[in-house]
Amino acid sequence: MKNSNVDTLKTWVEESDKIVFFGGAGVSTESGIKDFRSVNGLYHQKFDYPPEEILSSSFFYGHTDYFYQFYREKMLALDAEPNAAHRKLSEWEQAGKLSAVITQNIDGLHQKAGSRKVYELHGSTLRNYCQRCSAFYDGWHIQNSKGVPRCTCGGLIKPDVVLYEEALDEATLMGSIEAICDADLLIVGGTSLTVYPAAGLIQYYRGNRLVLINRDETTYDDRADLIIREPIGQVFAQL
Ligand code: CNA
Repeated sequence: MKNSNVDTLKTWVEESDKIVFFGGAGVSTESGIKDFRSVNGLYHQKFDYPPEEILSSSFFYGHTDYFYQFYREKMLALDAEPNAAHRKLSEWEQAGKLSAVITQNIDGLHQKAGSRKVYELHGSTLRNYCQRCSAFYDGWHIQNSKGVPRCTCGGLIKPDVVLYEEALDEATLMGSIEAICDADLLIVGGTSLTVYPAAGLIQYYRGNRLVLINRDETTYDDRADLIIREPIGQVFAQL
């Protein structure tokens, strides 16, 4: 693949030291985790209920058994490994070039690649808490449990994932906004930019180097200074 836009991005990366990356499910498809809205994504598969409904707070409390069946099978990917995009972002942070990764993903792959400053807008499948006593359980506990996972105190365990109908964590949101306001290069990748308020965050960027790396078109394409339509892992492998 020879793409002059990748060369431009490479130059911009070299010239920047406050890079912010804002990403979504497309960042992890090359790690083998399905996204929601691509042709192969979960939203194009058939379930008893639409995935948006299953992944809502009211569904979690109303149909907890079904929620966990879907969640274990479709959302947990504890064996997945970071790809070139996750690894490069971690390298940039260590080199003092990147100030934050902001992700809508819940798979923990940025941290697995070594990134430290990661704003997880939608939480993480790696953390789970008892709704009664707040005891912590890891992802494997949920993966290996049967039916509805319960705490030793009898309370219901809930993933630390922001479900539809739930609000985002205020501190995570504020930290993300500050990082974007201060960024000299904003790279947005692997996201359909359709889930709010997360998608609206890129409006806080004040610079003139907004890069979109996404396979499909997005409604923010006309605001981008550079667009790359290649698989994001392959793009990062060249940077
Ligand atoms: P989405 O709406 O499924 O969009 C993904 C976008 O990524 C699409 O526009 C694709 O074209 C694009 N894409 C897919 N693969 C690649 C690739 N290899 N290279 C470049 N572009 C690619 O996902 P969003 O993140 O925008 O939606 C937000 C939801 C999805 C969040 O709430 C997540 O929690 C949720 N989600 C997360 C995961 C995960 O943690 N890995 C997996 C599935 C869904």
